[in-house]
Amino acid sequence: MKIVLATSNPHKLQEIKDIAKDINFELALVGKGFDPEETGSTFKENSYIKAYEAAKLTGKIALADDSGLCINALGGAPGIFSSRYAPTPEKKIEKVLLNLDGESDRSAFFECNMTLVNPDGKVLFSSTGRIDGVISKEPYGTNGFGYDPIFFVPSLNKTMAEMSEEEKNTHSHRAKALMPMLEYISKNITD
Ligand code: ITT
Repeated sequence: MKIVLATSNPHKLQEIKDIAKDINFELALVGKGFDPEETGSTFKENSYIKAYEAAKLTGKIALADDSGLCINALGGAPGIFSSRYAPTPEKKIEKVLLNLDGESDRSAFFECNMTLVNPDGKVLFSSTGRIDGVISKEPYGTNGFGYDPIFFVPSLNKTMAEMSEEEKNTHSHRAKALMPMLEYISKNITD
């Protein structure tokens, strides 16, 4: 079976492929330049927008991931604006560290919503995953992408960028959202 993955982020694609490696379905990228306007106000709404757009374009069932970093002391920012917070990953990290300068509450979480949509717009399944952590005072580690170098996970005593791929793909918001999604797909999507 073929499911279209509604993303233009190569890191997400790789992580989703790695997490889903034992499931018998083919993930196809929707195509270069896929960038629908994310006009929703929640991860769930934006994930639906992306999945429906990809399903309409390809005529196939599509899966989208909308995710981001939510920092409690910043009222949940950058949240759904995580990818638009600053022009480069380095600048995004700088901006977070600057905005948290002098702040004692550095608690944060990553959230991911996954939505599986039919070409007619019907939601087949939706799931959410979350991982809690703390924003470190400076970046550590070179693995992963985005905000991973400043997202410290106390239970593992390392930032997400210091985790191996296997560790991140076991504990991440993306992995937690994808597990029930994969179960749904393997039980319900047969062709
Ligand atoms: P698509 O919309 O094409 O999927 P995107 O990167 O624009 O790609 P989002 O709108 O969902 O996707 O924004 C997610 C942003 O949140 C992403 O660009 C990172 O900055 C951040 N993010 C999400 N998951 C992350 C992770 O596992 N590690 C680090 N940062 C992450």
